Amino acid sequence: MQFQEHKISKKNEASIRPMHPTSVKGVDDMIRLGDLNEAGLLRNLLVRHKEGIIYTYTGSILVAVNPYQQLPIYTNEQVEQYTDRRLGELPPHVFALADSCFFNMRRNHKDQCCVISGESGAGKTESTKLMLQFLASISGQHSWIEQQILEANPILEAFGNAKTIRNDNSSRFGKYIDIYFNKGGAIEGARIEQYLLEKSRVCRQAPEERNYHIFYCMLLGMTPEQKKILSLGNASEYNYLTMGKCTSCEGRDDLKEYAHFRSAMKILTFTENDSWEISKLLASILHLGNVDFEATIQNNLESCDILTSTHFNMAAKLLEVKTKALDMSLTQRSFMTNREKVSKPLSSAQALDGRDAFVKAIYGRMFVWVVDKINSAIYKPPPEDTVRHSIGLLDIFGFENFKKNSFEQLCINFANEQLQQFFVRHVFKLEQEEYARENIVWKHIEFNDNQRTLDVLANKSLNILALIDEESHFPKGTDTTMMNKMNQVHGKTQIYIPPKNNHDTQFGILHFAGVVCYDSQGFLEKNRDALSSDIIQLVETSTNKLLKQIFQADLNSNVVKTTSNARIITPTNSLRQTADTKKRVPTLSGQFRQSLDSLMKTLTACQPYFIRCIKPNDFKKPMLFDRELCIRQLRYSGMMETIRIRKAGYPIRYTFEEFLERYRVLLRTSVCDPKKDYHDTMLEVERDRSIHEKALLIQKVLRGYKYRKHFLKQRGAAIVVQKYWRGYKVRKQYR
Ligand code: AOV
Ligand code: MG
Repeated sequence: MQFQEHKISKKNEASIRPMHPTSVKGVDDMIRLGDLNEAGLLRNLLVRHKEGIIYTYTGSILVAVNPYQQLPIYTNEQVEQYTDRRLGELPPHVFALADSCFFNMRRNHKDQCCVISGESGAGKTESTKLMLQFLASISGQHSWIEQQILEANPILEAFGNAKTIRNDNSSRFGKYIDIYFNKGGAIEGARIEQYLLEKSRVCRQAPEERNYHIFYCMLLGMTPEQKKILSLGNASEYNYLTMGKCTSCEGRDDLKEYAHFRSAMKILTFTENDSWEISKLLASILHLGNVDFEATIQNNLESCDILTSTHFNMAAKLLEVKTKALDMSLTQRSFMTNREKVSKPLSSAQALDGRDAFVKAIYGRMFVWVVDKINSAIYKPPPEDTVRHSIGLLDIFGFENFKKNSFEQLCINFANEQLQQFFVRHVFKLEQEEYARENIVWKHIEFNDNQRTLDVLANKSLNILALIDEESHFPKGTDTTMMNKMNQVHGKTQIYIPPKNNHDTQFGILHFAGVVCYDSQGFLEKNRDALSSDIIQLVETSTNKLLKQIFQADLNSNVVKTTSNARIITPTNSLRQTADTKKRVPTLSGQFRQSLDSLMKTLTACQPYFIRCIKPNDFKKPMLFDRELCIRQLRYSGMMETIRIRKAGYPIRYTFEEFLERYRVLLRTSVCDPKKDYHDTMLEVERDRSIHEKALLIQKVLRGYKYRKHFLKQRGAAIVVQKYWRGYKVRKQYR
């Protein structure tokens, strides 16, 4: 990922100062760093990385540097060690964070969530798995449901992960796993939400990249008999598996992974028949990819013929459709003229595109079906009147800025903008608001919230995503008309950067992590994500149960789709457009926004934790720390500001009620009735100035956890107060 150089870099160069002693040794919590600048942070991570320490706190935020080697720190002993400990008691660890989530969920009866972010290859998915491992083992039972939840992963990864140049096991979809616990703290179930699988990978891969793992695993792991029935050979024989000129992946044992995948399928209650039907569809995809089209001319129109081959016949056989029907649906497109259905031949290029669209639809819908099926095994709605709480883990694609960015990157970066705002809001705004509320003297920290970017992308009327959607529904809409509208509406905002000239198809967006240039070509088609009605009708004629099942929603809305597709294909017929656009098929970005909205709602209702994963180098190598790469990641994660705020603030906090409840013994008062509301209690306390002062004082002192630790040791208010007056910084703030 290449980020654009950011303005702040100059400023930071200027701020290089002599090193503080803490920077030489390194600290567990960056808040304790003497050198509160980028160089200090970086150095702390570097020193620790050299010693093989990958975890560092920033208050309750965990920074995890990918070690790129197996460390002996995830054993059952470690799980035990970290169970029931306060954050900060032991050296930083992902288990400590998981324990804290669990503890707070139970103590505060509040849902928790953990947002795991970072660049591709930084370690998000591994961290998610480690969180799960810890939660599953402290929840106690080692029961079936826990095993099922853990074993969902190999299935999701087989279908949704692939080797990319950045990561040998790159997740090409986002996921949110909600784990439900009963009153006793035992895992009761879980639910997985998936976001935006990269479907294009099924048909196309960049150099040195692979298709989804499942294909390669399957070809190595199936028995010769099974392969014979499906007429399958080696990976090198399939167009769809060889675009990246890379069929194996160093350090990955596809054969072993297939065995794991198969056993996981059984644990998640997929039957032998389910597995076989999935293999059939996967095989049909490979065969379809090898179908050749020959360009021809028919009535002076470009058209094409399918070259007969075993691949074509096998595809038809596995999809359980007639060869003639498959042929027609791939080489012709029917549309409505005034009340009449006619068909038009497709050029060979169009036919290839149509075939790829069909394949992507099969794979994408199958992925959704697999996730649904996993959920049906691990999720059971709670019996009525039972309370249960959850811990949600979000493992979602990080910010992307490639040489060429398209519609997918816009969606992904939009999601990251929202998560960034969530993070910033949580850490910065809430913190500052709270200090303001409690009248604590506080130097306001200016931090550029990304609200303006979000407004231009999705909030303002005629925002960019709305314009793309609008244009997608508009029959005459093209990528160019879409961009013209964006220029018109947003050309003057500094967030949207219009193309350089009339021929340029690129526009830019100023994201929180820098400017990203997007190529508008193909935006509308990708957003429409439309399948031709011919393909849907073909599926309707199929006797393949799984195929029909995964296309169920399309078959149900076929009537709507037929008309709306006909409109898209026949731009000349615009008379009935207004009537038609009402029956809108949800677009890709529309669906994505909907699921993101619901995700943000869920996250907002939770107590959040954050893990910031850092990739130490681009070579997937242990013990190699690329400073440039890391500083860029630190910069864009908002870590600097977090530290400044946290260090100046109070890392530990209680509500007034909690405080009185816990430390009432120290006060000569009986006014702490937790049933009374905050205001009433405060009034009563205020009547006695001395009590009021002491309560506030102790509250403040306890918040500075340095003092709290001491207090806990001594268990005496006098000492607390003494410490308080000595710690003049705290005193100043109190005054
Ligand atoms: P990602 O999820 O953040 O990238 P992963 O979690 O897949 O990244 O990590 C990439 C690779 O780094 C893994 O396959 C491991 O080899 C290694 N790794 C990460 N964390 C650890 C760890 N704690 N211990 C040992 N090895 C680790 V992406 O999904 O591409 O955005 O899309
Ligand atoms: Mg991942």
